[in-house]
Amino acid sequence: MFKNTNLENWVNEMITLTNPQKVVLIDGSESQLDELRRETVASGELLKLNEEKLPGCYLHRTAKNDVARVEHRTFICSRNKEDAGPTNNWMDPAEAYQKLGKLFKGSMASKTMYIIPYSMGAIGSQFSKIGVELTDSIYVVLNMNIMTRIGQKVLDQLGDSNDFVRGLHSKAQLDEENRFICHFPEDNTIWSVNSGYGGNVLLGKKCFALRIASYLGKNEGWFAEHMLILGIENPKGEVKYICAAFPSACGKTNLAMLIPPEIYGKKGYKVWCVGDDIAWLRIGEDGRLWAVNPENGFFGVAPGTNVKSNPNALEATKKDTIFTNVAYNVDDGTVWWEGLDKNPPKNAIDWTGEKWDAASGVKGAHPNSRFTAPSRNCPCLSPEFENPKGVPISAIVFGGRRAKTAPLVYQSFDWDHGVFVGSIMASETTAAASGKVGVVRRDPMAMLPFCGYHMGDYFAHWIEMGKKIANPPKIFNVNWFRTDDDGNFVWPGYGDNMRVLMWILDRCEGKAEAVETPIGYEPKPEDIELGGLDDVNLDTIKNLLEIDPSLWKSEAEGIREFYSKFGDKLPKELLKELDGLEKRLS
Ligand code: GTP
Ligand code: SPV
Ligand code: MN
Repeated sequence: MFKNTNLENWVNEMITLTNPQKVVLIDGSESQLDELRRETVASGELLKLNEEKLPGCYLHRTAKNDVARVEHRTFICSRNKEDAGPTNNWMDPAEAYQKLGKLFKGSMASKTMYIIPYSMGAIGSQFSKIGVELTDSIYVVLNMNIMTRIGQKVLDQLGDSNDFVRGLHSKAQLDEENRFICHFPEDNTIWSVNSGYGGNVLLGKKCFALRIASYLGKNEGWFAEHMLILGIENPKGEVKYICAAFPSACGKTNLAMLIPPEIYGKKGYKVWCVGDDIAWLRIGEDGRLWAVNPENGFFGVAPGTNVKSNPNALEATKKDTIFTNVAYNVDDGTVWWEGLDKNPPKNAIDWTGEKWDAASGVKGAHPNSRFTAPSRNCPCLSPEFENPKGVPISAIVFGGRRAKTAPLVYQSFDWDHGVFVGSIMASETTAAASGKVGVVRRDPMAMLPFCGYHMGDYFAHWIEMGKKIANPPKIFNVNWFRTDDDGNFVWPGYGDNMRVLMWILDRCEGKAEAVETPIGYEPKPEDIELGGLDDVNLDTIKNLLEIDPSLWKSEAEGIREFYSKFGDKLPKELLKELDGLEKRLS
């Protein structure tokens, strides 16, 4: 089937293992994709939505027990246990191949295997990397077509090379007890079985572009990060780029596509989205850090997306989009989710496929329901989106969901302190992963579930990279989620987050002053633009910037305990930063 013998041999081996009735190579042509769309509609796997209102759009419902990433079933299968580190689940690779091999054995009998060649990043860019995913799910094929660049052109680019990530996926029986997402960093291999949910099965995304790529990045001297990339254009037409790492469902897509508040918009400021979830960063010849988005689409959280919060994302879902686990409006063949508007459909089916009454109090869409929309649909997609060199980064922003403790924004003292700030991130868990929601956990650089190797080595990689970047970005931390005593968010968030980004860029350009605090530099409250905001005044900002020493002292204790997991893999630079923080607090 393939001239590339490495590819040929591996595919044949996987065919022997899974025993599909038929094998189809995905060439990326519209005619082939259309045929597959028709097939899924006929089988009920996808529901065709209203062609006038939502052209080219479909609805899919996953199994009820298969709606999010499963972190407790996700494994790093490095040869040495030590290399996976204390924050990953580890399985011996030989054991994993054997255990999952049994689950894959004959799993595609009476099914078709689809071979998807895909490129993460623009085809031919030096940043880009190639993968091949074998799957028995057309839903996966159609989603990979949106999220990545697929087809014959990728095979042409690969040529005879053995440098591709080997992904094998089978829905098998969707058996929760035998669901496994295994990564073999030393073999460039990913095996995923018994799931049909995005983050577990679209192997180019978290599995490759973060877990495998972070491992490659450590060895090759670059970063693969859980970061959005956005550009802010000033009225003179100059664009500055920011990367931001927030944990899952903590606001990356929203920030990446924000609409500037009127006070900036009328002056001529614009925001451009380069990426909403993943960034690959390399040191450029000019000594700056340059970022590309390896993806080609958005796998975004549906609930809360509306004309006010994120009009650009909403617009991106108006055509050629696959919706997963949202509510269905029977009367007009459209979709609905909580927070879209105040008019839930009267005649509706919920995400589980049952007839749904909005008044019942039951949710129509799953909290982790998603849209898969092509990047090209986004009205504010950056003109640099396809640039093979990427965009130069002025600032790196870390942030999480913290009701207390973390202030609205602060800047690190320098690179090493910035790595410290990223490493001590903590955030409340969300519906993006199975398990309890709203529990604060440490999530360094928003990479806890996505780092493909020892997190202590990952911190060291950040420190080492800092020594090599001649013109490093400045590093900041933000928190849009501080709440008042009644549990309401104090900061308006969404588009208004640009007010904070503007201070960040001013700091990068040496234009704004700062106040030194024990945790870092904070803005002078009057330096945050409040024009046009009704419910926020200077006191609100003072409040949001307040640092409670007692909360931070116990925070420092929590950090020390977290750090102790890493033993002597923890870079001494970070321990020094922690000592410094404690000293400044006392
Ligand atoms: P993943 O795709 O899981 O990585 O999520 P994400 O980081 O892209 O998060 P997303 O932008 O989809 O936002 C997740 C949830 O947070 C949505 O329900 C948003 O409405 C909400 N949200 C996003 N930004 C803000 C904000 O600035 N303030 C508040 N209060 N909520 C926000
Ligand atoms: C996340 O959970 O961070 C996501 C969605 O972006 S998933 O692809 O499921 O990982
Ligand atoms: Mn994400």
